[in-house]
Amino acid sequence: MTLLSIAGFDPSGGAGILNDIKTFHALNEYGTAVITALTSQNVKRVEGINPVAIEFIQSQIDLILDEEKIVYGKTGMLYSPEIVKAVAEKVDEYRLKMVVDPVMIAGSGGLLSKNNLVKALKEHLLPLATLTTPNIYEAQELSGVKIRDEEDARKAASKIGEICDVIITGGHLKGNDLLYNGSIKILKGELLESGNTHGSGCTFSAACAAYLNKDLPLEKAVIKAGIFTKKGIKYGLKGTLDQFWECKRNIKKKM
Ligand code: PXL
Repeated sequence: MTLLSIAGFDPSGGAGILNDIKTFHALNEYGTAVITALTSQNVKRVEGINPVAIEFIQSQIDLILDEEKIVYGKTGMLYSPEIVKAVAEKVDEYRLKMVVDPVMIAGSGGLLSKNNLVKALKEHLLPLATLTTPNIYEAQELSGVKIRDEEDARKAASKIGEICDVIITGGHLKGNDLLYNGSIKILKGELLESGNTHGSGCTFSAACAAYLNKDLPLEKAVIKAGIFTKKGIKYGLKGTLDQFWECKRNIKKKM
């Protein structure tokens, strides 16, 4: 069944909506996309952001859902509290099950959000979310807990977990991910030294949505999404394509 990404446009293709659609496709899922903001950026810097008008975002969502039965999706860069609120209203209206990637800054350090984004996410969108996928920085902002080690990350995860299930992704936690869905689980990973991480948060959240859409339980979905993302970081396009063909072969075997 079709997936939906509600996110920003990164012309480099490495992050944002292009990345989400590529991830859905690699996992053999059809993706639709609603654009919240255009960005002018490359892997090194963000130079401009042009948010889409609220009514136009609402109209994009309405028209897709008028035609397609969609259950799962993800949100990426939402940029402003107003966009968060409008998207949350649509998520509620259409009963969408969303993986929320609380995008705040680009990998280059450029700002991708306005003031009060965090407050709006906590108030409007996270209470409706199936899962949120912050990195350490985003988890700090959402929880108000300064994260220096795994103990701090546990505290932050339980705090965010009061609103919705959460996985704090591990680039900075020795490669481990920390899942909280009622109780804490450390999902062991390896720390990858790579310059290839632009957009890896987008890939991970899109892959979580894709695996949930295949009816995998949450913990399995996030583990498989983590493996998918790490292969992408390690082997770039070749890693992603290898997984695409593996996915196709598995489907053929089942037929
Ligand atoms: O990876 C976060 C992200 C999300 N969305 C857009 C981006 C980026 C990072 O650059 O450009 C549009």
